[in-house]
Amino acid sequence: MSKTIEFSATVSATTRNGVLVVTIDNPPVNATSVDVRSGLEKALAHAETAPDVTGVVVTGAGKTFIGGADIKEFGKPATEPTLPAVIEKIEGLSKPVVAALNGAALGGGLEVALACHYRVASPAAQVGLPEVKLGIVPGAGGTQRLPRLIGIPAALDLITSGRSVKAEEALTFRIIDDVAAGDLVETAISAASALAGKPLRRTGDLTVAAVDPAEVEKASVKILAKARGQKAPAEAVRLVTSSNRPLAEGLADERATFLALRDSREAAALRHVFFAERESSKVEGLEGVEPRPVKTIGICGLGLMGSGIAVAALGAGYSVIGLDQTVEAAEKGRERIIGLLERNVASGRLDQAGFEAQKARLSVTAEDVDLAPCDLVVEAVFDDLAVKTDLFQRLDKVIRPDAVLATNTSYLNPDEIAAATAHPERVLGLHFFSPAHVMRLLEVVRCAKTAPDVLATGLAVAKKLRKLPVVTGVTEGFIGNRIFSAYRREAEFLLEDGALPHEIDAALEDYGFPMGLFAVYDMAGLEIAWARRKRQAATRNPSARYVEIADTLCEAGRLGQKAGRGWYAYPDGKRTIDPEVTTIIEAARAKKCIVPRAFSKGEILERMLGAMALEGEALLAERIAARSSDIDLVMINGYGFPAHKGGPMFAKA
Ligand code: T1G
Repeated sequence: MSKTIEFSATVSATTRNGVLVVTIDNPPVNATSVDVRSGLEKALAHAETAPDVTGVVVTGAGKTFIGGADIKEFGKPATEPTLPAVIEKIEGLSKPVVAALNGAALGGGLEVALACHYRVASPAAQVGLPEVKLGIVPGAGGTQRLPRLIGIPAALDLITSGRSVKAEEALTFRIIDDVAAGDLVETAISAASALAGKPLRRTGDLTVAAVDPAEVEKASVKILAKARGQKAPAEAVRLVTSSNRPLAEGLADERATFLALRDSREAAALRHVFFAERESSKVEGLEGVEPRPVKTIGICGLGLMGSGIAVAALGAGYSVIGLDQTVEAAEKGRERIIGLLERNVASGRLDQAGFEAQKARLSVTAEDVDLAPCDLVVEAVFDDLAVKTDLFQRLDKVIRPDAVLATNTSYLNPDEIAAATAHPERVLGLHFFSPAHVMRLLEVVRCAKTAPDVLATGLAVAKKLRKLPVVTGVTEGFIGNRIFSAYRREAEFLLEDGALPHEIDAALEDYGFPMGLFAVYDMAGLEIAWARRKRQAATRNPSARYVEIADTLCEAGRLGQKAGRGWYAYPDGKRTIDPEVTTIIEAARAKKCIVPRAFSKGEILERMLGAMALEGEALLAERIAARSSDIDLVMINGYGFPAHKGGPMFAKA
């Protein structure tokens, strides 16, 4: 092995058996920063001219090959060399260039690999073009070279979904040529040596395989419907389906499209979400605080939420002990959990061996004392203060003093629950969203007395559950439900002022919400919120504006879709505008002598988003939320706020 050549601060190389092994070392994810690009360019120039070099291997240091272009450079003035220029040099080199994918090859990282003449991956590698998740399209050849390699239908699927695939699947797709059984770089060096002096397979020169236009049209229609107006997926469809044209023409179109989208509001919103997700688990004052070890999780209450939490915990590798009030109820809970696991097997998300392993880590009981081995106990019992405090007092007596107690309450005050225990410092809230084994969002509630290492434990468990943790202080409804209440309140004010449920829902769905507020209301059922309003009636501020329309609907038995009618009617299950509701709304206005007026979609949105952001500002001022991007994450991942709008705080900024 020759001495190391430093081509830049992040790119170095050694020559082994005549092959120049180029390593990119740009922590944390080897993004193609300007230093990486210029280092690669110099390495290629060296390889081209060095007589003792017969080929090149490109690989990454650490657990990533290349995590893509450096997103932090977006919005800054472009610096030469550009990534397309470097990629053109790779593809055009007269000597074989082999990509040795030691880990994730995403976005620009896969585009670099696609330009290489051969690709070998370690079994742990994953490849993908996730650019649409950032509101952009691949900008360095991905939309033109991937179809040449794997065909338009497969390229369309990967590029418009942004999903990444593991090495084995990538081999099946023929995105890569080999998965290394032994040492990855050695395998790549052998491949480069074998290709030396032979005609090279340049991806850009390949022809795009002919496809059935009807098949492509059908797939495109489905993708565009799912995109709900987002620009990037639509542009990706256009670029991929038109990739059977001269490469230079396709690349120029792709680059122009990429640059235009990169500077769009939609892309800025999705970048905001990308970095917000990486910030949310960073909590001031927790630097260096070690979480408590958690292997076994106890779950009290094996209903809808409890069984979902159990499935998430089993999926993350924890042992689970489920507790319910009776042996029958506990057994029913077990059946519910096993049923969910079986669905995971049926959908291919879990193989039989995994199913058996998870089932073996599950036990259920009706005896509190059986929770003694637990490191963490999460309660998901009926949302009633007396029920929860009684449970925690019982658990206090059976679990270890260092075990953590978590409540999944959505609306009760966890400080009151904690205060009923002997060790309030070991209590926090873990507010899951239904279905708990599907929804990514997890509000981690820091109670008044929660110890730092207990909060750190909550965050560590959230990460292991592959949840998106957002830390919140204690307030009614925490971040999500408090903002949702403000948003719903404003919607009801709009009803009194002149708008109708379907108009408000149409404005929200146009904006990008998967479903309007009143349609969601009907789906969830109106009875829970009604019960809470009745509970709050005695303490409600009499001078505050209160809209009675929802109460009137409930009193009329209009409890939602399950009841066949709510804000809408559901003849044959189809959501339909119901004149009876309009009559109820008009009566409510008349009772308050409100002269209704028409509202445009823009005005409705202005008020709805304004109400959310205003409540968000209050949560920041009260230090319930640590940062506005946390609020955006909660509303996007828990309440259907369109990610490509960035969340209510970003949208208002
Ligand atoms: N640019 C800049 N910073 C990045 C980055 C990137 N591409 N990817 C990650 N980071 C930072 C991240 O903010 C965090 O910082 C740290 O790295 C660790 O990230 C031309 C234009 C690679 C699978 O979309 O999916 O290429 O918080 O916590 O869990 O077509 O990061 O520590 O300060 O996520 O180990 C396309 C994005 C770019 C992939 C690693 N690429 N990254 O996961 O670490 S656009 C992507 C990921 C593009 C071209 C276009 C993941 C990962 P901090 P992490 P991880």
